[in-house]
Amino acid sequence: MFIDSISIKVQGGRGGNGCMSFRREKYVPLGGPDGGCGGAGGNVVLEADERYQTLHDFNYQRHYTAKRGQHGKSANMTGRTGEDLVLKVPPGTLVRDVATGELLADMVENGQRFVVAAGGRGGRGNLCFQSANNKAPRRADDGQEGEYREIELELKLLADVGIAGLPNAGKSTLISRISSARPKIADYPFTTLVPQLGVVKVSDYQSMVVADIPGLIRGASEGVGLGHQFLKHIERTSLILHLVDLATDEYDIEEAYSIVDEELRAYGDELARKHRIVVGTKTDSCQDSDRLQKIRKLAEENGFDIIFISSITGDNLDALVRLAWEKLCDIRGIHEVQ
Ligand SMILES: Nc1nc2c(ncn2[C@@H]2O[C@H](COP(=O)(O)OP(=O)(O)OP(=O)(O)O)[C@@H](O)[C@H]2O)c(=O)[nH]1
Ligand SMILES: [Mg+2]
Repeated sequence: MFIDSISIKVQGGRGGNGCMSFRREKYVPLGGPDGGCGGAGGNVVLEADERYQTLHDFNYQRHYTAKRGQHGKSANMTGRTGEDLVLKVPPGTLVRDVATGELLADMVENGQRFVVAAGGRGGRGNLCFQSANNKAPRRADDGQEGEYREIELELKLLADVGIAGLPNAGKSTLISRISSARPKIADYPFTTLVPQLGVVKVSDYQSMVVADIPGLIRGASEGVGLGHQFLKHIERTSLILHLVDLATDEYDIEEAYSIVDEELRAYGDELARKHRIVVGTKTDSCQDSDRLQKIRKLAEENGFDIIFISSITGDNLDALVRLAWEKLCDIRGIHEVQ
């Protein structure tokens, strides 16, 4: 199951109570107070971990509380601090406070940590209250409650390149050929039900992450089909590969192009403004070279790059990877060292 939005409740551990105690030893009359402080409660910490790709695990448990701090003890012993509770989230997870709607964190980097609910402070033991006026205080504080929050986790996958197209355009086949991802591929629409990430190796030390999302159909941006809810996963990419099937008779080629084009634009400015490479797919079984001309014209009119590939024969796949990489470097202002 692919879960990309969920709300959970988190609570820091309670602080341990302070101790009220007096030193009682043989030959030490009026030994004075010796109650130690309570330990602080543990924090609930979110940590981005690239081994996770969905928020699925949170589906089973919605309430998380970190460990409480130990109480203080006599002989001025401070209670042990409660252990932090670390919750792993996939990189790309946005964290919002449900009550205020405030964006608390964007967990972008692998390993990034964020304390989402701090543990309560430990209470002071009676030793802390000793003063010149009060040599034998009978006061010790209780530990404080940990912070409580209801938070919404929303995953927007982090990928460099997004793949968009009609169902059956060959998106999954492409990602399976250029990356290590092995998505399901079949000759019926909506084979891909959830986004898939693949790492494409560009050279020995360079790679880019590509996201394959479910097929878009007309009206996707208004909620038809599967596509719309997944478009957010290409919101953060720098580049979109817009795949157009050259072999199908189901649509005329201009229509095939414009359905996806309109859906991307309708989703919002962010996607509309993104650079695109139009990719004509399945050249091996394209009967009609007119289609290539038409699609080239459309791409050029819009200022997009155009390339024709076959994922079955492998034709032009290297060139596509190269082109996508160059575009990425351009967009991000990185100058490649050859
Ligand atoms: N001849 C030919 N067939 C291809 C090529 N690429 C993909 N196909 C076929 O097209 C069909 C659909 O491929 P998928 O990769 O599943 O398409 P998709 O775009 O991921 O489809 P959805 O996940 O349903 O949106 C499969 O039967 C593939 O074998 C190609 O380059 N040439
Ligand atoms: Mg697919």
